[in-house]
Amino acid sequence: MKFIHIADLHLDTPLVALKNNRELVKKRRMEQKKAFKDVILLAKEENVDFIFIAGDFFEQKFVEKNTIEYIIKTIELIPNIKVFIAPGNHDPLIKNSPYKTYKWPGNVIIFDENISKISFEFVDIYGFGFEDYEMSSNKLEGFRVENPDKVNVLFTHGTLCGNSKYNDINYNDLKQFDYVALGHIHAKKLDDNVVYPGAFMACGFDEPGEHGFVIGNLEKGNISYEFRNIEERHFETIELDISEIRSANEIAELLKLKNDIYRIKLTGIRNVEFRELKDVIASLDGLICNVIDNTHLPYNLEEIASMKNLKGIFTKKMLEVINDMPENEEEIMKAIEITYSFL
Ligand SMILES: [Mn+2]
Repeated sequence: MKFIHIADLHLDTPLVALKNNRELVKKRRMEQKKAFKDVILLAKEENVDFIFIAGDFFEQKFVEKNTIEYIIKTIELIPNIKVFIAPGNHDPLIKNSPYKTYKWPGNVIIFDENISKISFEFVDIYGFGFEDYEMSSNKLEGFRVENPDKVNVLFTHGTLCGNSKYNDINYNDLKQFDYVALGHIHAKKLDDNVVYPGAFMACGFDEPGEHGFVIGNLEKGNISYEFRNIEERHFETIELDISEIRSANEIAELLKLKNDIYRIKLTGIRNVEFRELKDVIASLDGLICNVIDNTHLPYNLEEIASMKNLKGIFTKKMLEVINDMPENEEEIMKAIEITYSFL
């Protein structure tokens, strides 16, 4: 039986990382929905039997009516594929959840917080999900699969060996399953039979690199799967030391931007106005959402510290602070620069 396993789509997430660029938020939200449709069409093309959506499909607190209508309409394109949903902590099965207030297609199976089993000829699928924004009890304690000769799948949204409010799962309870389709952890973790595909699409700069889904085959004694990227653009942070730069143009040559969403951190000694650098960066092709200035002017602090005036005394003090807390040097240099403008 062929399957696709996705998780943590977070449709309609507020995307706080992009908050200074509303157009980009809109664009990214559309890309998320489009990627979902792409995976559904791929499931059809590849004759997949099951799709597992392991929670945080959308964000209950932000999801819009048209998003739910879009996903329902998309799922209607694949009436012959079973779509399993285990609600997570962002899309719990609460009273006013769209899982309850909308009519979902007949091929969709939404799990509640009790472990239930859906049986097929060779495969048993056990699943459960969140009915509230938290779920602390360990549901799998003492649980045993009914028929160890079948392919046994566990499907839920939760935390492995944690101590959290988000459905803690004990690793030892998972050995009886041939495949464990999980969601909640946004970094992908493909660990033998226990799989987190990671966030379907990155929601911020703390989720760099490839994102996507897992596709595989369930056969007793021979479970196989692979990860596939779905994102056309990733979230990337570029840190650039600009000490050698003498004209703003040079920065365009140094930043080799592709089709990604960027956050650019400038460090080192600044010989060109930050504003000029920012303007050149803004003119580049690439979705730049933030330029962070961690640079400082080319001062000779030792020299200034030896001066017998207020600036000298202040600088001497600051050098001592840097000496005590070298890890804060960047922030302290920024403070020095601001103070100098008043002295
Ligand atoms: Mn979650």
